[in-house]
Amino acid sequence: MKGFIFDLDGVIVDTAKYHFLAWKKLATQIGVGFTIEDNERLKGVSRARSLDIILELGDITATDEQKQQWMTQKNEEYLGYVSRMGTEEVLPGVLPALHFLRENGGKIALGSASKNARLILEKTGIMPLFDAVVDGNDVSAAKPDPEVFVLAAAQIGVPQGDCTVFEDSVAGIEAANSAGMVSVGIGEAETLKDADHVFPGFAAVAPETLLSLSVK
Ligand code: B16
Ligand code: MG
Repeated sequence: MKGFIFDLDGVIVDTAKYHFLAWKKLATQIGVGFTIEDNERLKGVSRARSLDIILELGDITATDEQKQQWMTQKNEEYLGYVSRMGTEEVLPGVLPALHFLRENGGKIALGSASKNARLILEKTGIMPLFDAVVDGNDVSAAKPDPEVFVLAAAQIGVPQGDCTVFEDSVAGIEAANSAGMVSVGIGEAETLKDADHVFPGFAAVAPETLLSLSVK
């Protein structure tokens, strides 16, 4: 049996734009210049690390209590965007890929750093397509640590070497490689150069191809 582990943000949905708008609002409030280019560094990393990157950009130090308050504020803003999400936000080619892999005996798991992952799966209506969901609430170590994917493989009962991971972040590809899984980058080959395979998106690859990808 084969396992297929999907990252969420940047693979199934493009929530990076909503993370950006919410972080931008907070950054402006605390006097930090924060651009769409800076936002690239936040992809795939935890909420706490994202805030630290923004504070570093502004050379700001803060107490843990203050940081907690800013993270809560940012998340409330972000959830405002998430509340308006629907099935139409699932990226092109993802639904056919999920259906095809399931129909061909694959076990499907989510492996995301986001603590809002379950809500996003519900809002987009795709929760029933997953056999297991592992997210930012379940792990103690963030990507590039392989914990999230190791847990996902265990939950679907598939040996790590028989799992394929779809990821858009450099840290996520590193995590998949350390777990001994087939790593598939979704994005630019130049950025995701350590991935075993790279596709610009699911619309660019036949679902049949996904079943037979192997480690380089
Ligand atoms: P939250 P992924 C990640 O999701 C995002 O790429 C990253 O930008 C975000 O900071 C992180 O989730 C935490 O998200 O604030 O919702 O807990 O790409 O691992 O699915
Ligand atoms: Mg991602």
